[in-house]
Amino acid sequence: MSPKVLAIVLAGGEGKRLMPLTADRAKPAVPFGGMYRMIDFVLSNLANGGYLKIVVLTQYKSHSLDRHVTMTWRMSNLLGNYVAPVPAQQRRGPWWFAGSADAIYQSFNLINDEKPDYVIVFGADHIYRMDPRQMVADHIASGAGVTVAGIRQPLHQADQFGVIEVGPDGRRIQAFREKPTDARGLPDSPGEIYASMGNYVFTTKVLCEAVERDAADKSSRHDMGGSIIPMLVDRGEANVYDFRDNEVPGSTERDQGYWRDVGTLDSFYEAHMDLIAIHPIFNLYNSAWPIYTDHPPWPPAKFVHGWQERVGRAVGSMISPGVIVSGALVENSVVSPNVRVNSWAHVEGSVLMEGVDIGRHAVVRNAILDKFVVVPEGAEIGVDLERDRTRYTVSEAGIVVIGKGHRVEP
Ligand code: ADQ
Repeated sequence: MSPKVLAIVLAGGEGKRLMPLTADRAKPAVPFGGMYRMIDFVLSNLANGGYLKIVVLTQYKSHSLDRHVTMTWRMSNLLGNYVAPVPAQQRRGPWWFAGSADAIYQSFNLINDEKPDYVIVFGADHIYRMDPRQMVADHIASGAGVTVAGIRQPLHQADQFGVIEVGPDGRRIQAFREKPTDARGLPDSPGEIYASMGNYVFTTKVLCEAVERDAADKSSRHDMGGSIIPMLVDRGEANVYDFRDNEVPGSTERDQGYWRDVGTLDSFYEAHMDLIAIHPIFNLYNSAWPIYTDHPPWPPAKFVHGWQERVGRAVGSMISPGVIVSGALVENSVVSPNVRVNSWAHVEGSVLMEGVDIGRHAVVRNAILDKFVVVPEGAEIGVDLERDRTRYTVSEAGIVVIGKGHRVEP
């Protein structure tokens, strides 16, 4: 008989570094890739792997996340399957979740209800494909208390990750430091570290005991990477699972092993550019491992006006349903449903979310425009960055970001 597995998706992250995109919503609810929300990637990985008992722990500005999970991830209960968003409930006392470990502590009732043999605990803010069954099989075969998914990342990003040091067998974790500022490179690759992907498989008893112990420790920050994993590493119970070993059906040579932490505006933007590369660096068109999302009855995308310099067209771009490009040019961009781009406008290297309206003769370059942003006739974004900095968020790499519903001044 296959083991009983419960999946817990941690979706309470604030995503401060993604402001203004997280002004109104939790990070996992941020729209991504035209048609998706970030959380669809982890949920699709779990669902494709056949893990269909999933609780999504939410907290921060969770309304649009709850709505999205409830609407998109409705699943038949006939077989006892569910994807259930669970808000912080103050079950253990008058406080909200202190950190991700506290979120699990406060949700013990869900584990007690299900009585799984193993608990998958995955983050919700990464863009990737992964077959979780392979990691669970690895965990069971090794007999570890917890298995942490690991991936090589550039050394200079060590302070954004949990950094793993493995023993001579390449499996047992000897040290785990959360976001160190003095990390050293790997012996075989000095420019890289071995980073935790924030995805864990636990043997249920080990998870519950660790979280229980952590809850009693008043000095703990109560999060998975900062407290629980280091504790289990000290007890010699933690193994690493190398993400390079994960083989997802239908992956291309190019996107096999792709994983991106889209925690900053620049990495969020870069991940979009990965989608539209001619040979995509991350391939959304892999029907063997689909990424699921919600599809209201939008009409097809439409391109109108086609004479002389006023040709409605898009190149090197992804264009979603409901979009109308009328006598305008869209290049190297990701365009979400129901966007309008009007005559003589030029959109280049940009991410346009649902319902954005670009007026005639406007220029939008290297920008992320959140839902329902209105760019009036003749306005320019991403052309004069000094000026843009006085009005909008401009990322380190010079990407201009405009928050939801903003009406750009003419
Ligand atoms: P971070 O993402 O910085 O690092 P954290 O902020 O704890 O760690 O978020 C982890 C996950 O938990 C995210 O999916 C987040 O949305 C969620 N979360 C955070 N607080 C929560 C709460 N109170 N309730 C519910 N969910 C919550 C983590 C690991 C690192 C690892 C990186 C990889 O701690 O070791 O390297 O992920 O990106």
